[in-house]
Amino acid sequence: LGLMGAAGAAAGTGLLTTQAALAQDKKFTIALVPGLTTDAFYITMHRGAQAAADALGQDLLFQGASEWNVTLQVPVLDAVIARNPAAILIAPTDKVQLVEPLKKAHAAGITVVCVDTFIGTGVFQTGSGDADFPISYVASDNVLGGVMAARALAKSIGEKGKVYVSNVKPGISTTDQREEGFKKEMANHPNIEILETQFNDDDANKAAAQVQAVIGRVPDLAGVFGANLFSASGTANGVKQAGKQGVVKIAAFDAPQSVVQELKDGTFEIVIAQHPAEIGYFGFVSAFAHLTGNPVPTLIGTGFTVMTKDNIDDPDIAKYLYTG
Ligand code: T6T
Repeated sequence: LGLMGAAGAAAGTGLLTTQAALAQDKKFTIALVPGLTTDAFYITMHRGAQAAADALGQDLLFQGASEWNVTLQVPVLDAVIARNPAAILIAPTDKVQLVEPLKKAHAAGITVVCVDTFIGTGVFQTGSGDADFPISYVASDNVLGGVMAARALAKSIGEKGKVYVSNVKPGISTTDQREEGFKKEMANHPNIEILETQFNDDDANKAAAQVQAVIGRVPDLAGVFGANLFSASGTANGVKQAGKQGVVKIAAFDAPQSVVQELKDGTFEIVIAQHPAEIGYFGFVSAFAHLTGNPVPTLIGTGFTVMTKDNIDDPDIAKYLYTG
């Protein structure tokens, strides 16, 4: 009876219990390939993935390129595939150009999870298209993030004036979606004019030079949306060098430690912090769940924390600053 009871209980609780027990005996290597290694966003994501690896008793391999660049990321991915991990978590640096390189991983039987950025449409496991093989996409809602930035910037410039988006380069799912959300929301603010987007190749120095050039051409520039860490921090530096700090308002995406000062001195109106540790943690857990036979959601959305000069000293807000 006792034995039957145990069997019945196992059957009753289903697949999850049974396979979780089996999984304890398995050791997997799961790789994380970031967009680039020297970015506080991915360093924090790495920390989250490591926390999950430690909790599950699994191995994490972290390997990436030092710059945001497809031609640097693909050889790193090839080298990771050659090490034959059970799964790869990857932030693809281009939604089209990483499809073929990732197909190789899929063909080799390696589970693929997209973290932060996606390939194709980001809608996976539908049985359609040739880029829907990743089992899950774990990320912020980047369109919503762009909408939030637009609302904050519109308010801070008094609902009128000229603004532009400082962005990385076209073809990156996250930053494309942020710009899309920003422009969609700005359509509801008729007295705000959106100037041409400035693309900086993830180079803060370029973003700084660009804002100075725009201020030169458009002296009444009212605001900028810095669509990622380097776009925002570069724009902040450029605005300071132009002596327009607090005059040209900035809505910043991403939260390295430096944003504390930039919020306090009025360079940034608002900072939209992502939760990269959560992305790493749940990316890792998703891959592990899949490898141990458990179903995984095809989309896992992580949240935002909005930072302002009024809340940044609150430890419950400051804990979302990235660890560099
Ligand atoms: O904004 C993040 C990330 O979400 C984006 O895909 C690329 O840029 C960052 O890594 C920040 O630099």
